[in-house]
Parts: sequence; C-alpha cells; structure tokens
Amino acid sequence: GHLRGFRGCTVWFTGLSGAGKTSISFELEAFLVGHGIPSYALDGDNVRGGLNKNLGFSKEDREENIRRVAEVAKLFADSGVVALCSFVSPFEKDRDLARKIHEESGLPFLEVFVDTPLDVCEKRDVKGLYKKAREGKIKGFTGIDQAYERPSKPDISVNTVGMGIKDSMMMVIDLLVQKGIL
Ligand code: GGZ
Repeated sequence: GHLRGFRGCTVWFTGLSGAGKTSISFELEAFLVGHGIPSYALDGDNVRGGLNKNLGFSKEDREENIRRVAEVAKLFADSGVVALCSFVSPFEKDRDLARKIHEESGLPFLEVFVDTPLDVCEKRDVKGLYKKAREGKIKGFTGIDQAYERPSKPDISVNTVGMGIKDSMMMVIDLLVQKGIL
C-alpha cells in the first residue's frame, strides 16, 4: 500500500569532546521535529546527571555508560522515535555492542563519525576541559591521556571544519534518506 509507517531508529554520534556531536544532533532534532518526525537527543549532559550519575570516565564506566544509553536508545527507536545519541564512545567494542543491541531487535542503527581533529577540538576548548587535562587536573581525558579508537566502518564521516553545523547536519539527513529512513 502507499502507507509507509515511519519507523524509529538510532543515530549514534561518536567523536572527541568538542567535536560538535551535540551541536549537530540538536540541529537535527529541531529539523526532524519541525518536519513532524519525533526525535530525541541524548548526550552526556542529560544522561550523566541522572540515569548514569554513578559512572565516571574509566574504561569500565564508559563501557557501562554506552551500554545503558544503547538500551535506552533502543527503546526510543522501538517506540518510533529517532534517537540521537551523542557520546564520545571512544572504544570500538562498545560502539559495536550498541549496534548489536539494535540489530538484534531489527532496529536501524547508524554510526556517524564526527571527525574533528584533536587540535581543532583543543583550540575550541568550549568547556576548558582540554586545558585542565593538559595541566593534569583531569585524568583519563579522551585524546590526551586516554585513547580514542577511530571508527573503522562508520556509516558516515562528518567534517565540521570549514563548514557550518547546518551543513554537517545535512550530510546526516542525506544518509537517512539514502538508508530509506526519511
Ligand atoms: C572525555 C570528558 C572527560 C574525560 C569529562 N574524557 O565536551 P563535553 O565534556 O561535553 O563532552 C565530554 C563528556 C564525555 O562524556 P560521554 O558520556 O560522552 O563519554 S563516554 O562516551 O566516553 O562515556 C566532556 C566531559 O564529558 N568529560 N571528563 N575524562 N570527556
């Protein structure tokens, strides 16, 4: 028939602190909601203060952070919402688990690599965290003294250097169209 019900999905943004993940996802959320598509953005700011307030930034805690967020996103997606998850998620095996959690339920999962170079993120230093990490006041900061494993097979890599947030967002929208989600 011509009624093609809208199905939810999860768009997973990974990248360094300050890469622009949350900015792109908020822009995308506004775009989707403005077009009548229910969407909700999750990130460290709205998850680590509540659901995951018992978690820090060790490898183990990040793993649990990602696992819980992936389970929540799956529920959003299953309810027909586009879940937009913006987490550093520096470890490939954690991102792979997030994908697996979705695929086992037959829900689309798209990995977006916000590939902003470390030196650019560090120059932006929106929250002053890189400076603190360099001074040793924050330990285990991603890109400084903890690893970021670049995605080996992201669904898309998005550049944020020399283009605006809206342009980066359009790249993700194109992907969603290409995948038959929009
Ligand atoms: C990385 C940290 C750290 C350390 C605090 N390493 O720019 P932000 O501030 O808003 O994004 C970063 C956020 C990372 O939380 P996530 O939940 O996305 O991390 S993970 O997916 O790895 O679990 C940064 C701030 O929290 N932050 N300490 N040590 N980022």
